[in-house]
Amino acid sequence: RIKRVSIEGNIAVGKSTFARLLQNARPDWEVTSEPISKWQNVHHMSQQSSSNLLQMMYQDPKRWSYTFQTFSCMSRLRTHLEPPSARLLQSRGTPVQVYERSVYSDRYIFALNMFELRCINSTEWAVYQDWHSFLVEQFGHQIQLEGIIYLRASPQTCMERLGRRGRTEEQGVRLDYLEKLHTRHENWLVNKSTEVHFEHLEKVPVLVLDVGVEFEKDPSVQAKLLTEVETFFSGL
Ligand code: DTP
Repeated sequence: RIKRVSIEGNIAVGKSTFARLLQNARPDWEVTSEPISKWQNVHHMSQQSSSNLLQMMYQDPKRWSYTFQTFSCMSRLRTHLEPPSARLLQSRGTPVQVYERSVYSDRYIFALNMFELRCINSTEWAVYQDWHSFLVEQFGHQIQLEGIIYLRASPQTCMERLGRRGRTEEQGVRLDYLEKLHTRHENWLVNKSTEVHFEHLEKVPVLVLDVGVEFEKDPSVQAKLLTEVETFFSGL
């Protein structure tokens, strides 16, 4: 049986780097990245144009947050529903499918945060929660996770990494926004004080990985992280 695992963590904490690392260490696993390019290029039907919804959301969050959340959740849902590749099915040991974030972080990190910041109003929030619960329940085990890897670093560290990568859309992201997202991750995955609406989600094992130290170019740190992941997976 395939094990599905998501990598969660604050903006710029290093999920993509970590995902690449995992994929190199275990080419037989399937690591799927976040569909961010889709959010930067929303194609207009029957026209040769597109818009950058990620940028629109950061520039005018009150106007665009709800729209962004519908689109990001749909693209994640699509990713979760894609059938496993032939390569994965031939994997040695248990086949593992890894995602960057999930329909769960969409709701319990980002959408909830936008609601609390009043960028999503009560009506939008009610509508969002209604379809989100419906979809997750309908797709059932097809989108359930067997494990979550939480990459954890201080908001200050994420701020530095965000500055270094210099993605245009994120120029207006402030430390207090990253602090809020950090607290949301802690409440959901560590303190377990976030109210979730799916029974299976409450019981999903969480591996907390401290990535405060730079791991991108340090093979010994990488080896240590990979060992932790292997141990975690073998216990799932
Ligand atoms: P990392 O550096 O950890 O690899 P990434 O893969 O680039 O991070 P981000 O966490 O930076 O991924 O996410 C991409 C951007 O999209 C970032 O600006 C945060 C934003 N984002 C992702 N999902 C949502 C969401 N549901 N609501 C609002 N913003 C979101």
